[in-house]
Amino acid sequence: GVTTATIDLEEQDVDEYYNGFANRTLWPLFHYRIDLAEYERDFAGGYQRTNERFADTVRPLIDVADAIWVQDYHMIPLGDELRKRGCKNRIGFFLHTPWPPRRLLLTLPNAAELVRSMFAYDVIGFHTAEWLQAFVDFAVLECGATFDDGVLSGDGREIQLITCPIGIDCNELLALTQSENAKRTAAVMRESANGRAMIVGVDRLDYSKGLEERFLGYERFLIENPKERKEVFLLQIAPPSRGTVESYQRIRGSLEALSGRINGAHADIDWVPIRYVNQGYRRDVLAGVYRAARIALVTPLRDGMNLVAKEFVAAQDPEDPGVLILSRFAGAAAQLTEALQVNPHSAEDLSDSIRTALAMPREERVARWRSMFQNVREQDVVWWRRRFTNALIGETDPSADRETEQSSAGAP
Ligand code: GDG
Repeated sequence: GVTTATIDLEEQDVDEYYNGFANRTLWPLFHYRIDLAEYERDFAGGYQRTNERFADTVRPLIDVADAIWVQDYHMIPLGDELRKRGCKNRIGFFLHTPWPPRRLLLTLPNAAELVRSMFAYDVIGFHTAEWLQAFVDFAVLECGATFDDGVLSGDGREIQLITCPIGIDCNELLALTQSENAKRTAAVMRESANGRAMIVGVDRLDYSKGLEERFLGYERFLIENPKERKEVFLLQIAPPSRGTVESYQRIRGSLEALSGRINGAHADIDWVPIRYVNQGYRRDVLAGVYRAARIALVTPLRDGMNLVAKEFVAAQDPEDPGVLILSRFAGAAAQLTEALQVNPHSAEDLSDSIRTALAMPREERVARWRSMFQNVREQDVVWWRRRFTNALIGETDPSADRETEQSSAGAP
């Protein structure tokens, strides 16, 4: 029942807007990487121009009774552009990335203007209280807003700020885990593991995901644990993304070098420590991989939420679940408190946590998993959607929702 309207971007838009301001300016900045952020007036101009085009395009499609929900950092000024075109509807905005601390955001030219444009929204949602608070800090100290009881007041408008952690489509993942393809994949993985414990990582190839630090932490484990080291291997699945952006080409090169060096230094004739795979897999195959793993390493340096952590939890065998090692800097850490939480910058911390996970008794694994699974199942993507739209348009009848929506809502 969904109709989509799409528009083509000009090549200049792709360069300045998508690869430019969205992925070379805002993405690194919002992940605290001002060392990688590029501040170019052309990028900012392209971002504004493209959002104006989005507004021109969508404006005629909006009915008076519609509520509008804008997603993510690519479209921050869209609400304001719609207001300029006379749109009086309720408009919400959800940010899928972290919101950076005020002093980092101040490095962006015209940051206050960008933030003020967000005062056009009625509701703004963040994954965690930490990102929300960072937004409030900037809006209050740099844009003259005030904040009281969840409501931000600025430029004559009131904006409700909410934490709204995204979940996965848990029912879909449970079904995928039971599929023939997933079972076959899990069997193949167990067979090829040859009695060894598989540690798995699944991430878009992105510098925010902490892959270099993960490999170094794993190498530290290999060095510090000569007895256990040949009992494990790491499968890192990392499909390339944003490959035309230079910082992504660099991280790809450096991971190839690092995995090659580690394998060269530690492999034996019957064992390779890292299987590093640069391609994407079907979701049912991924579910089988999660199921066959003893440990998941989800160790981003900074992540708005991180859905892989939740997918791993949902795919586990309740009787014999694997252990989730989770970065304390992922939004998911606020909900998955029973994961082994680590500092991904510390190779020692990563190494220790792998050892702890390998030695963890089954009862403890089951107890931790149960608590995490309860959260993943209850606060799923439908819960997330409802939480946001309740704030935007008021209460709806949740049982009616369940029936009509089932579990088909995909994460963006
Ligand atoms: C942004 C925020 C936030 C990965 N490899 C394959 C594959 N994937 C899927 C995973 C997961 C998704 O991609 C990645 O989601 P994450 O949440 O982990 O990360 P981002 O892409 O950076 O997403 C993040 C999210 O938005 C939602 O708000 O959680 O913090 O950065 O679903 O399974 N899927 C397939 N093959 C692969 O090889 N089919």
